[in-house]
Amino acid sequence: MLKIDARFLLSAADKSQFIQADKPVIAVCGKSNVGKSSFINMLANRKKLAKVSKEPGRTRLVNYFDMGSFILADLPGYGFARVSQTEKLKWARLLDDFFAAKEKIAHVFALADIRHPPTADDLNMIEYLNYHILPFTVIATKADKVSRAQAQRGITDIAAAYKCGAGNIIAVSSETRQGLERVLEKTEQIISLNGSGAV
Ligand SMILES: Nc1nc2c(ncn2[C@@H]2O[C@H](COP(=O)(O)OP(=O)(O)O)[C@@H](O)[C@H]2O)c(=O)[nH]1
Ligand SMILES: [Mg+2]
Repeated sequence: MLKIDARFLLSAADKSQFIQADKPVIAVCGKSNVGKSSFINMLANRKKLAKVSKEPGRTRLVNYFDMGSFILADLPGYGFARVSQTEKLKWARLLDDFFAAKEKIAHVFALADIRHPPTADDLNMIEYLNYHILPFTVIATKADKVSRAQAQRGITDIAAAYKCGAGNIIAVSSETRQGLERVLEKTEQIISLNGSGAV
């Protein structure tokens, strides 16, 4: 099983601060509050590596973590209602800059709340990934908050909305650590496909 040894690297506010990684880069994207930081902490087996917040944050930064055999990039969340059009444009610019050198991005974990149908912002994000031919896996978060039947329903709904197979969706819970093994397996595949860097 993949061994993860995590440390925070840096927060980048614009492309001049993006890192040149010598390891496969996996990006994590999703709405504010969907559970990106909690997911990263679960992967890293750490409580406070990434900052978890009750309030949806509005920081527009790419947070990089060195996970040992890969780099994880936590992208700024989208869909936060109270942001101006200017802020939205800045977010889009940052994302475009980040994915500009897309051959350097090994994979994207696209997070979606298992309880809710995807929003227009979620669908735009998936469309963006498809358009740029960026390989992604959907991580359906907060599975502990629903019954098994509801979780199955949530996965089916997300698969239909994203037009992807249910097999491309992994239900996780950062509370119970459900789904962690599947995510680690997927991550291992991604690393072996993209060549692991120096460990
Ligand atoms: N019950 C439950 N709560 C979660 C889970 N993941 C995140 N949360 C909660 O959702 C809120 C937002 O989480 P956070 O990781 O900061 O989301 P981010 O904005 O996408 O980084 C916090 O209150 C977390 O405690 C989960 O798997 N289960
Ligand atoms: Mg976060």
